[in-house]
Amino acid sequence: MKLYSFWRSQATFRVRIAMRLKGLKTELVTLDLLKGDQFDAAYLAINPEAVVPSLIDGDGPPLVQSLAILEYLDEKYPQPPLLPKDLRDRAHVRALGQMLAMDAHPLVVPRVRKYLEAELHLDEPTRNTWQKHWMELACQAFEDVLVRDRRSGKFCFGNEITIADLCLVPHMTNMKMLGTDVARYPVMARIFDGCMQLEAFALEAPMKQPDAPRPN
Ligand SMILES: N[C@@H](CCC(=O)N[C@@H](CS)C(=O)NCC(=O)O)C(=O)O
Repeated sequence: MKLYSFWRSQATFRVRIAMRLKGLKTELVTLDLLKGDQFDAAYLAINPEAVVPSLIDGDGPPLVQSLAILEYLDEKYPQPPLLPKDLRDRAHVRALGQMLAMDAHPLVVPRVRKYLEAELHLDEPTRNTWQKHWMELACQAFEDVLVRDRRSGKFCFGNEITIADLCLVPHMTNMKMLGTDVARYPVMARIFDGCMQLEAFALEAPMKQPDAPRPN
């Protein structure tokens, strides 16, 4: 398998954790999204949306969209499972994952930040306020769901790692990078800390990636 990745990408982080949980080996191909590698013709042939991740598995067409890739890997390599068995529980876990991956995350991707800067001419403090606003709303809603739902446990769903945790950890990592006080979301912060005790999460953290900036 070959995974197109960027060290700071939340979407690729989700897939890397899943692959590590399932013991899958992959060749990592890193793109620098800040330099615009995603717009190279060769990459656009793989992923016309010009985003990571893309996963090459065998001879078939590339796999794209992190949540679709997570479910593909889970169906192909069922152990350990990333979704609960019960139908309604599966919907709950998918909904949690989608709150972060589909509603929150798109607001902080490079192409959106670039548009705010280059086209709308928002200065950096204004861009940061804009971003912080949406990320805090997302965190508050997610925290409220976890607090209210009896199925929340050591992790987002009971004591098993699910797709929801694979979305929570990259989201919280990004919140920390933005300088947010994550203690304002105590359940999320506790689950984040619990996940980061596990090798699959810790070893795939952005700063552990081969293309992460090295401290001088
Ligand atoms: N919904 C997509 C999001 C993909 C995405 O936006 N990835 C970001 C990195 S996390 C990206 O490649 N951005 C490139 C850009 O914004 O120019 C997924 O979950 O795979």
